[in-house]
Amino acid sequence: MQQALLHEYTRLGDQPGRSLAYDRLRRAVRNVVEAGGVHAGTALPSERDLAGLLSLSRVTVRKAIAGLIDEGLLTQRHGAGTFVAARIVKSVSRMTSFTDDLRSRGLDPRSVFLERSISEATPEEAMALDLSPGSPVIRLYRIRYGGDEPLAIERTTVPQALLADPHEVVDSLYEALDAHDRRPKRALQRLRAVAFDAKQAAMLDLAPGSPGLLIERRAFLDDGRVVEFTRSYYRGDAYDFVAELHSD
Ligand code: 16G
Repeated sequence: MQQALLHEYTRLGDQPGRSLAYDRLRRAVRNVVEAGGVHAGTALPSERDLAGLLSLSRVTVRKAIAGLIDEGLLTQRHGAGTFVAARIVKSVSRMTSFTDDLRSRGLDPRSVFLERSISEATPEEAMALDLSPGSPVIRLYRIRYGGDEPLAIERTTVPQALLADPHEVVDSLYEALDAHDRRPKRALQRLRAVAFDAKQAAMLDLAPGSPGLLIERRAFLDDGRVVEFTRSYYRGDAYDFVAELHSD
């Protein structure tokens, strides 16, 4: 991690515009962690080592680290040091899958299926998938885990014309679609804050009323066909949602 930090800190220093050293260090740590090369639980170099490595005062390093702890990116354990927090940084503007997000953080994605069936599209699903009501669809209802920790609940509907057998989905829906060259290329998403009801909270090992984020995704193939309609309920305390914005 030291080399990656040194590299990023130097790179930010070469960019136009001046920023305060602690802010530059804060951004460097954030960029290195969010780039995905550093796993949750990795120890940050000590305050003294960072100060030496980057020729900064320990006060500056301490201030940068305190800011990142406030953001939830790092956690501090008494006597043991500072670590990359187990929160998962998820881009809401990139077409990644649950499996991609977890693997890029070095976590082990797992699912428990509550439903994996063939059914007829409800009027709502038919509308979301551009099908006529009653068309055959496959349905997946999964609790999604990172290792032993439940992180999300997902309900997915896919036109059966695009994925014939729901049992092809073992770990990853997108891998199953990829095997037929039908991995989605584009998606429309809607996000909403939610409070988990008692049933959802129990599935996620949380207290009823805990906060979460509902993301509704309609994903498309290159030819415009809708390949999935998914409602994902992500645990609010396990994820940081980020988006890169451009002014045009
Ligand atoms: C993500 C997607 C979800 C997709 C799933 C596939 C968001 C908000 N949602 O959770 O729409 O169905 O990944 O994951 O990113 P999988 O390939 O691991 O089954």
